[in-house]
Amino acid sequence: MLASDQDRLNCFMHGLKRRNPHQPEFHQAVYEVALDVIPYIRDHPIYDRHRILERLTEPDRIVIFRVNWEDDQGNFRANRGYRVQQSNAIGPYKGGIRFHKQVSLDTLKFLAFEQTFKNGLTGLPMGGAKGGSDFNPKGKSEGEVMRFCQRFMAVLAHHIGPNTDVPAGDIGVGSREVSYMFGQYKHMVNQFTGAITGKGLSFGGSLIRTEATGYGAVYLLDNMLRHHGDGLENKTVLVSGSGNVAQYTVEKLIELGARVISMSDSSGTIHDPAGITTERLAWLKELKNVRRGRVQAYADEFKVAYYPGKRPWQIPCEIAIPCATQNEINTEDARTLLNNGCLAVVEGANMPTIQEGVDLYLEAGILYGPSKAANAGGVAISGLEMTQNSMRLSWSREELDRRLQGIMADIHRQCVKHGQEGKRVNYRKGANIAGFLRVADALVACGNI
Ligand code: NDP
Ligand code: 2IT
Repeated sequence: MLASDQDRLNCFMHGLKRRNPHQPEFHQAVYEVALDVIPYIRDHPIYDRHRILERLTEPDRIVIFRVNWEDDQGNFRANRGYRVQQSNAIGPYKGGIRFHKQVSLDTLKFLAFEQTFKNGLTGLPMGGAKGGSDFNPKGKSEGEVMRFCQRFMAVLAHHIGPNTDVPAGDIGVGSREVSYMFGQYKHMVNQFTGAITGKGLSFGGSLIRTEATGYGAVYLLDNMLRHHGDGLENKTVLVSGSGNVAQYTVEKLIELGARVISMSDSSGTIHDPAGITTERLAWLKELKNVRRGRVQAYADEFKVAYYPGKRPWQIPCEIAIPCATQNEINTEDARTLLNNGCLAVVEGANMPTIQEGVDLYLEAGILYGPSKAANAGGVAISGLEMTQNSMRLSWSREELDRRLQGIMADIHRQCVKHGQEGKRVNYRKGANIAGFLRVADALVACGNI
């Protein structure tokens, strides 16, 4: 990086931190984009004149609200709800809702910022947003979850709509929660519209949406490996997490002939050295999605190793696919992966590697698929759910899978186009610049509003 670019980056980050104190995740997400975009802007001053980076790091608006609900014992409870509407430069605000006890404004601002670039990469008309609550769904009864979702949507409904802002799921929000929220929304506005995606198939949901994030991440990985003359067959893969993204990442990996040897949750990691089979994955899905159990039960059932309190990264592998949460790979984990000969890290989760870890991947020259490219398949099929809702038609599974593969291949092409550095492809740079351009050109065209 030129000294003048470094000065500009330092100055920009100084201002951003002053305006957004105590929000380290937001700082991290912005820094990772600014690193690539600031040198680009130097050579394309129109984006500087229009102050695009400054405008994109200031959300259009943030709604923060109280959610009152009643638990099974009749106690009145209160949580905090949020919706960060980051940018509608290229389409209605679009992004998931997260329910997790650690949800904060910082987390949701980082996610909404990332979402804006990711949605741009899909090529579909979707702006960026994220929402959620510090409500902890763990251990809550069915009735408590339903009442919370209804009260959350009772407030959020005033701020969303099919042409305004279209939420979906994320951590702690799956088809059950999306359906309760959709029911509440429909009840309030007396209209059946596609104002939320990830719905059940019988009421406006799209085929492949459940699978899309995990399948999409594997499609991107497959594109990356093929582009470098390699393939997935017989590769040893670590996956973290055991929720929606992890389950369908593992499913597609098995189908394409890779050997997946780990999964995890916030309590620990299972290590199945022979490789998770289709039958064992079906068992785990039932454990997680129906019984809502812990991953340790897999180790007990199939007599494999369980590492309590540990993440998978110390296990030797050729490919790592983090699918749990942000910053789940620290510097030491990244070093361990590289020392063990890992040749690719592809991010199913949002921003799962800390900044220094990403630097290490790039220095080592391994294939690194950043989250905004790798996990864009989920929101891409959400975008196609919106399309189907508008047409009042449903596409087949084959049609949607074909489109998903096409979108992930196109994201790969955009990364190569903007990230080629000599013989290597810097996918972080490619994704950042391609995503930035999609949104920036729209902002320039629409003027200073
Ligand atoms: P789920 O709630 O279905 O699963 C989350 C998984 O991650 C669980 O195994 C959970 O374990 C684990 N996890 C969550 N928080 C932590 C934590 N703080 N430390 C360790 N483990 C944790 O969520 P998803 O699978 O939908 O989301 C996973 C990641 O993928 C997130 O980063 C999300 O933003 C991202 N993503 C999701 C998309 C989607 O379509 N769902 C689309 C694109 C990205 P436990 O059960 O113990 O909490
Ligand atoms: O992080 C993400 O891309 C998501 N949670 C999915 C968002 C969506 O609108 O489908």
